[in-house]
Amino acid sequence: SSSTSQCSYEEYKETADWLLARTEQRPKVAIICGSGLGGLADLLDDKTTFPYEDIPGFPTTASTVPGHAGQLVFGRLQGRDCVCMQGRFHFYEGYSMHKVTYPVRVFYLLGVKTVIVTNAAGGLNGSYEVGDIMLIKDHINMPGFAGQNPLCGHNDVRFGERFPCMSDAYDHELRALVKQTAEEQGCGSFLQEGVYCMLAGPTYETIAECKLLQKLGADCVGMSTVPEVVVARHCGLRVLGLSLVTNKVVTDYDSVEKANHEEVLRTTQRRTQDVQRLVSHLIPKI
Ligand code: R1P
Repeated sequence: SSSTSQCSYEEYKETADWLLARTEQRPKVAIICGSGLGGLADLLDDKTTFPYEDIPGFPTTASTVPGHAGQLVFGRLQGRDCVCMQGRFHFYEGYSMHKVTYPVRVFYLLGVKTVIVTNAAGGLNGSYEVGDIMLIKDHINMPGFAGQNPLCGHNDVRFGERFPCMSDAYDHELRALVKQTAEEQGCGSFLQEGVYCMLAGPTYETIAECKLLQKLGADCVGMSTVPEVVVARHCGLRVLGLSLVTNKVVTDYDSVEKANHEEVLRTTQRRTQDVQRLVSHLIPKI
């Protein structure tokens, strides 16, 4: 159950101290790389890399999802210390929500102030094109509706309060900076802003589910991000979220299109440079 799988403050602290003893870098920004978006971490200068299996307390098998390398990379981006998760943990891999979000609390204990979460997502909004970048303005925590919220269980006030507010989860100022930077970097024509809905996965959505999510006001759908954002906001980190629209969801019973991870990774390849340019030019402004 969610209560027995909880991690103690001391466990997060042990992980953070282990990392602090092995790098001189003191990042204020953490970046979580979505499927196929791990190239962001390759941009860092003066890298120190820790495979997840070497880090005490970290889940270890993230590398089983193609497009997720499975290592933590410290380095400098545009002169700023950053830490990148090259590969994230997904609930459908069998991890508890506490394990999925484990790194976020470690980031908090490292002194990180801002988390940039990225993901590959299906486009529900009919006006979105494959290859669009959606700035996340809000989310729908569907697993949360079903009792799978990473904050379920004992609340440790050293991280945050029992009932955190989520209406301001996606930082207003950071969103304005993304829009400005996208214009400067020639990404304005394919930047969208909308609502991300998380489903547990690993199945892609049925046609009926897609129609439902559209009615609920979701613009993109994926299997990650929301638990990380919930835990980040709980401990007071600022959050910026970016979804790359890797495919359009199927909503037509006559369609022969089928969602598949190969297409997802192909689209991320096509747009990876743009996402990297956007994020790296944003970093000095944060
Ligand atoms: C499905 O193609 C995979 O891509 C997305 C989904 O969540 C799922 O894991 O990955 P990220 O959200 O990690 O980018």
